[in-house]
Amino acid sequence: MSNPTFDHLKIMTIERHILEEQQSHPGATGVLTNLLYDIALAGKVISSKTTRAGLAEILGRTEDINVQGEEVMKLDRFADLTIFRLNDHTGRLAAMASEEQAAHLPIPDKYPKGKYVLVFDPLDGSSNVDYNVPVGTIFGIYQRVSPDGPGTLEDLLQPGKNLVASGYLCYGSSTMLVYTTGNGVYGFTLDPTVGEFLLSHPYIRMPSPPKYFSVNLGYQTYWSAGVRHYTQYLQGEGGGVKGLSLRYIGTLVSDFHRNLLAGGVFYYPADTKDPKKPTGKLRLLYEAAPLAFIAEQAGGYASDGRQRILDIQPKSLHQRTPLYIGNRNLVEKAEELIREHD
Ligand code: FDP
Repeated sequence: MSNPTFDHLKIMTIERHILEEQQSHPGATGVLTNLLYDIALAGKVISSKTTRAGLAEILGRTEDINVQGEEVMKLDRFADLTIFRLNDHTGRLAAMASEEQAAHLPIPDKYPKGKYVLVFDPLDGSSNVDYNVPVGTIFGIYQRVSPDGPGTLEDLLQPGKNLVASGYLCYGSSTMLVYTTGNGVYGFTLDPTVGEFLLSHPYIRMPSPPKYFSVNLGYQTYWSAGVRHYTQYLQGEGGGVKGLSLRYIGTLVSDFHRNLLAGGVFYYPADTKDPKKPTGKLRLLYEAAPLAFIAEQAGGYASDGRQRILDIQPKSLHQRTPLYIGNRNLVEKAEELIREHD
């Protein structure tokens, strides 16, 4: 019998939480539950490596450690391999696609194929690794559309509105896993002493009024009139919102995570900086769509400046998109000003 005096002592591990969620879906088979466990496990492995990033390199140079002649693997390659290898043999997936790999990754012939496909950015913000700035992992899970056999490109090229689950891991001052299966957004913090993700942020909602806007202001000269007007609006010019504070880490996951908890907007607009990337830098499949699902589940919204991210049908695995993501009113304002000025 539960005793209210001890309610605060109840600890919700991620396993228990996912399992309880599964019980609220009567038709659930447990495959998605196990797939989410596998990703949490990959997160723990990547997290332990991330916190030793500089050390691994130093130790890797000593003969003692490197007797096998192994090269010290770059962290993004390590994260990529970890996620692939923890998921290739389980029979839960038909295929995967990684931001690090040019082509999609079919499940090897020798392993059974499952009903889901996984898209992931193994180490988001990887250019920050060398400076001890937080990095992250982003993932999205879809149900395959082909009936059976090896997963196809078509299984992976689905619009975000078809996501059955998405989430991210944040390797910061602590490691967090945040995910949704369409029933709200839940955040877990890794307790490194017991190696468990514990529920620390139940049912996250984006707070209002928002506090922050996040954008790389260094690229202003390459922006359209609409994006510039929007930025001025966020700064409180012309009687818009009360000026928001600027915070930009340069790791999408970390910038998004802060704004999810504090309220705000992150944007990476289309710009003219690099003619090869006219739609900005971020990837629709591995970054924008999974985070858009979380944003909407937390009461926010994500757009490419003209349409809802979750409605965009990807045409290729590495398609890029402008991204505006955060509190709904702030993202809708971006759409309005872009419509008006561009
Ligand atoms: P990175 O190249 O370091 O992996 O998706 C790529 C990304 O980081 C995002 O995490 C981040 O928000 C953005 O690029 C930063 O780009 P800028 O340096 O152009 O601001």
